[in-house]
Amino acid sequence: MKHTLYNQFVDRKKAGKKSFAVLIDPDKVDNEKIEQLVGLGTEARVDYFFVGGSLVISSHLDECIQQIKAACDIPVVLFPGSPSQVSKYADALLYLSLISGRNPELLIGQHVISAPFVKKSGLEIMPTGYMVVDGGAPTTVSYISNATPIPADKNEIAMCTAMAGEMLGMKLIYMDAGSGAKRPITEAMIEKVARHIEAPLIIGGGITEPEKAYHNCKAGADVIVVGNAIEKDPGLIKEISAAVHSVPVKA
Ligand code: 1GP
Repeated sequence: MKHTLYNQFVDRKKAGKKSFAVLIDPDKVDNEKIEQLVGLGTEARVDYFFVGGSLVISSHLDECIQQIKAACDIPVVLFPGSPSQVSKYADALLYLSLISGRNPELLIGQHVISAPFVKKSGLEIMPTGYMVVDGGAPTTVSYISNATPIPADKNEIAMCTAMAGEMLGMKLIYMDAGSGAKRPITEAMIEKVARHIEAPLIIGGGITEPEKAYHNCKAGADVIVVGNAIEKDPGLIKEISAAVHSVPVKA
């Protein structure tokens, strides 16, 4: 069987190894910044670069990914805010369905429209149940998606949503408090969800400290995603990567 990136997510989860993904929003980086992030990411042994944003107004998604790919071997995973954010230069695509919302467009509508184009890209497609959790302030994703986030303290709703997503066939679950969230997702919610699903669990939104990343992993996160905080302080790449990779591997 071809060893896909998805297999790698699963293998790492089985082995209890935690991963760190640096989120790059093409709208917020120029060539120099990409070079810096790739350099720091390589040095810190970052596991993935996620590329995407809620808007992506600029048109240099392809170039951005090509630059990353030319400079390192770290896999690039598309984390698209819209169907236009597909680039054949990436390694895989998080094929997101907003299962926490009740907006049919983001559950299935946009997928139908973009299906032939996505298939033609040749990308590895990773069906992902995307859950937006209230992060204490309206974020771009909550506004754009026109969907109510899961209340931050409703752990049971998060758990049931993730379980339903998995039973519907989602291969990954991504819980996101939204970019720049004031309050990242609580460990209690992560723990509740992680205990009830087998799929690798991705956690992001408002993580600004290595300690938080570490505790999220201990609570059951398999992949930690950080964007905003790294844009402000790229030095955090090293610290957060070290924290995530220091989580003891389960026996
Ligand atoms: C947002 O999960 C990502 O969709 C990362 O959030 O930018 O707050 O790190 P931050």
